[in-house]
Amino acid sequence: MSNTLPVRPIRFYRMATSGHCHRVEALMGILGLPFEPIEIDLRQGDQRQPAFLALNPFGQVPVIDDNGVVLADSNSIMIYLVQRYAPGSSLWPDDSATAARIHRWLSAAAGQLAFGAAVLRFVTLLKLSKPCDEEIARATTLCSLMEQALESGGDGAFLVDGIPTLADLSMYAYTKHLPGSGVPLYNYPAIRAWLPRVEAIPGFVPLRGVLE
Ligand SMILES: N[C@@H](CCC(=O)N[C@@H](CS)C(=O)NCC(=O)O)C(=O)O
Repeated sequence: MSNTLPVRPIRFYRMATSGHCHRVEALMGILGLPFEPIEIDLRQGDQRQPAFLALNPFGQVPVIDDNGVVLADSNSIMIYLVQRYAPGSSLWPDDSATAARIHRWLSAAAGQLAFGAAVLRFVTLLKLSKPCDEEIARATTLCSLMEQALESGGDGAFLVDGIPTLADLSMYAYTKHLPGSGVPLYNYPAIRAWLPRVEAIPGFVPLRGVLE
């Protein structure tokens, strides 16, 4: 839970099926932060409208407007929310070495995960016919690295130091949906055990699976 609350609900520009948006929504749930969702329909090109580009010139969700503080990028938003509303939380701790270890996973989420599992989910949701060999290879390599990290943490493990952090929130959604995107998780028992542990964090909300 957060130490303080925003004066007004945080305006949250999202597409509900987006794994990037899910990170922010899950964190706001965990911190108990009130928010007002504003749906951006990427299929209709809402992200390229001038009003949205004024908020995020990159033309991507998620974006938040926290009473005038406008921020884009899921990982940046998560760091802001913890530092603003739950400073010192173990989700993003003050200790610089631990924060750096968490940041390593945020980078993986913006790199190998975004260009692997996230692309596979997008292709599956939109039923695109596109060869995805490279994305499958990228997703599989990343799963092996996650598996190693989780195995080294032992029972009850999370990705960094055995406790829930932003690393887990950043890696969760697209990994969870890998089987639905054609990459089974049979060979990754530690990941399969980790998914429900993340889901059990108080306040966590699931990702919506289908396009409405
Ligand atoms: N680095 C950004 C990436 C966000 C992202 O890729 N968002 C996708 C939806 S999952 C998007 O808005 N795509 C629209 C587009 O690129 O036109 C973040 O972490 O927030």
